Amino acid sequence: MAFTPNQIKSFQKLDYPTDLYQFGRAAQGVDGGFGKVATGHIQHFRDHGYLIVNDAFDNNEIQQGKKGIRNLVGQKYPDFSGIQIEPRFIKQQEKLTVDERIQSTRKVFNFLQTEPLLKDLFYAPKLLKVVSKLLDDTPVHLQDMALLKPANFGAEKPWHQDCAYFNFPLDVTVVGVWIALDEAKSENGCMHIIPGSHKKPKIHFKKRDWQICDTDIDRKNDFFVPLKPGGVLFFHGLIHHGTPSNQSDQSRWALQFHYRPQNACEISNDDRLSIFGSQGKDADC
Ligand SMILES: O=C(O)CCC(=O)C(=O)O
Repeated sequence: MAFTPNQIKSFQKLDYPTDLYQFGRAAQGVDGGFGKVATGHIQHFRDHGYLIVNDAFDNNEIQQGKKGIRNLVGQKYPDFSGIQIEPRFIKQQEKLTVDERIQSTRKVFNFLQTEPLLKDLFYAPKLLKVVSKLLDDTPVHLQDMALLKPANFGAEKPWHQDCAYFNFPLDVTVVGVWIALDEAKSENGCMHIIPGSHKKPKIHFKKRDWQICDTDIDRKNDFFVPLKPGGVLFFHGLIHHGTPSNQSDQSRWALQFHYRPQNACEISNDDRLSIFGSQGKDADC
């Protein structure tokens, strides 16, 4: 799929405020892989809502993740339907070649029972060991996704709290694990977080997505999270986080897994929406 420079320019027009994501401060991580995670790091997660571990997965595991995603997007499994194309390509999606599909896919989801290469990463014992400590319980599968931000136009994921999408009481810790398969940096839409923002729920509104109001984001405390391939961000289900659009010519592939504690009880959709808001159609944000 070849685009003219003018097309690329039009794709890159922002539909959100230019200062919604700040690029002045990078969050720091623990080097040397999961084996280096100590008690103090678990406490850091509890206090600040996140923990970064560099060098967590090696090159073979990164290639395994990418191969698994390519298998799914390349239709190795004809019955698999968990693929979301970038909105601007949806009308053409039946005509896309495999390479074009790979370049225009934004999200792949619910693949654990289909693609064993990704299932093995989800249940990697070295990863589960850390997740168990963060949850203080046995981790149970909640959600599996691959988030691909294609070069030049990969869309923004506005600021939100993941627990606004999950039916758990507020005292249940949900852990998100974001694994960089490509280098994630400020130019290609890496993760942004607001440390310490995981202590209470925020009302979500239907705007560009179901999200926290742009005006309700504590922008001065935004840290971006650069990661080399194989680096991991653990994040609390209530931390404010989002990713700006990909303005660069480098794609940004990541896996995002969510785990819940084995002993968590669930709440109803209505109870969740009474905490996080419903539509916000009259909201001024
Ligand atoms: O990787 C991304 O672009 C954003 C992922 C995210 O925050 C989410 O899907 O909850």
